[in-house]
Amino acid sequence: MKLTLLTLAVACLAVRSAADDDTVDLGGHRHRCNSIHMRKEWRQMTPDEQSKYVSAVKELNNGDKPSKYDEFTKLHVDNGNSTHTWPVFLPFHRLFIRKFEEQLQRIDPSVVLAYWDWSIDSADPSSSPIWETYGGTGTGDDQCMTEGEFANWQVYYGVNGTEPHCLRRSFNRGTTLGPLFPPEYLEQTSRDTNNYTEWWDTLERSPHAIVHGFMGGDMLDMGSPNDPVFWLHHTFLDKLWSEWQDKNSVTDRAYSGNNIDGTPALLTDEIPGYPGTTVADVFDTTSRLLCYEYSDSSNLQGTGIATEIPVAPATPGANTRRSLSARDAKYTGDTPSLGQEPTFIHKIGGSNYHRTWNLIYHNDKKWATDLDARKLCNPDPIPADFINSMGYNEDHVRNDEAKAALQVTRFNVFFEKVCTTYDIPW
Ligand SMILES: *[C@@H]1O[C@H](CO)[C@@H](O)[C@H](O)[C@H]1NC(C)=O
Ligand SMILES: *[C@@H]1O[C@H](CO)[C@@H](O)[C@H](O)[C@H]1NC(C)=O
Ligand SMILES: *[C@@H]1O[C@H](CO)[C@@H](O)[C@H](O)[C@H]1NC(C)=O
Ligand SMILES: [Cu+2]
Repeated sequence: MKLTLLTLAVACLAVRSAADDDTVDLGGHRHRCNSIHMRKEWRQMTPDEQSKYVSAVKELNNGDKPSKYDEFTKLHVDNGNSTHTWPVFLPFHRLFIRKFEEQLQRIDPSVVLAYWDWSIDSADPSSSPIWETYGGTGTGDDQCMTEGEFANWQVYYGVNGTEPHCLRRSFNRGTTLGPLFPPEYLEQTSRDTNNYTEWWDTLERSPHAIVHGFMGGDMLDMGSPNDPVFWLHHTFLDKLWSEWQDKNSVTDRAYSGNNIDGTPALLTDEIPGYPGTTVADVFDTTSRLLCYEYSDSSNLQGTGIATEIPVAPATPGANTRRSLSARDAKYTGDTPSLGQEPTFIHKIGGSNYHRTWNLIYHNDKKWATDLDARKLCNPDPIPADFINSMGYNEDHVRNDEAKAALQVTRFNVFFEKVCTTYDIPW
């Protein structure tokens, strides 16, 4: 036990001194870290790791106000306008959560950020085990949190400046959260483009926005770091970006779009809120400022797996497995447009799509038996007022939702699944 603690402490000291050495070449260089931390999905952590993480977060918000924790919210509010709806959204949040992780590690060197892969829980997010620790929705008119480790949590800043208040939440279905985007949607979105502008924009306006928009309360505006779930959510988004970057040699260096001042987005841009640190400095999670990598969470997807769903053999009768991408590629012409989805949803009870699937996948039945526990649900629509307050393009968001609905429908029809938590909202 002593040896383990000592080893951890030495490893973390090594990481810190590497990060503090500003004379090392900037950016992009691999193998500069003495040790690489593994950021895990919440349910991949041991109970001990979870409780140490929570203790460190609470400690950061202890004592006189404003606390060190509160200063993170202030930095996020102060730089909110230039870092959201602009390409620096992903680099800014990567650095922002890393700075938070550094503060946690000052309190407890064994702590590493964790992520919530909410796509695992997307069919029924309120059933996620994270709420045992993080509490559910708020109560009463003021929406204050009264359950979980962060019950009665007090925060200091809000979107309008100094505004001491309780941590607030207001789930979109009252006491529960509606369905979020399924893993298949996240995968397809990543697969579909090598263009940074398209990728970041889609990720921000939909998968990012839906969690903020559904949780409500503090999560609804630039004061969102007040909610400890913010860190789990943004660590997951950072994981998605990191995986997209690792996809190929184009995405590995991809950065584009225009900044708030109209200049083209460049790797040499400074990150708002962090003078002297550039986008290039945070491009590689194993470069010296960062020194982390992500665990794989796809094995947590029920009995099915997100990344390789068994599909019908290419040649009838052949025992081959292909990835979902190979199967989806046949359907690229099917992308629904805005306004089409109600017709489409209601059609799934009929035989049209079934026939389509059977035509192409007439041998599918034996493959489907692997997936008894898997079902997908259409994401609830992201509230329009939230989309507008963030400055996202609502038509684009609705198209993202329709694209997800199409995938969900295909999946459920193909595997004869039904989403039981879901009422068609349209
Ligand atoms: C961000 O922009 C909004 C709308 O223009 C403005 O009201 C707000 O003061 C700005 N926030 C900061 C911190 O500059
Ligand atoms: C911030 O100020 C605006 C404008 O006065 C107001 O509409 C909004 O409700 C305030 N937000 C919060 C969280 O108090
Ligand atoms: C990337 O996508 C954006 C937005 O659609 C577009 O303006 C830009 O031309 C694309 N870049 C490339 C290299 O295709
Ligand atoms: Cu943010």
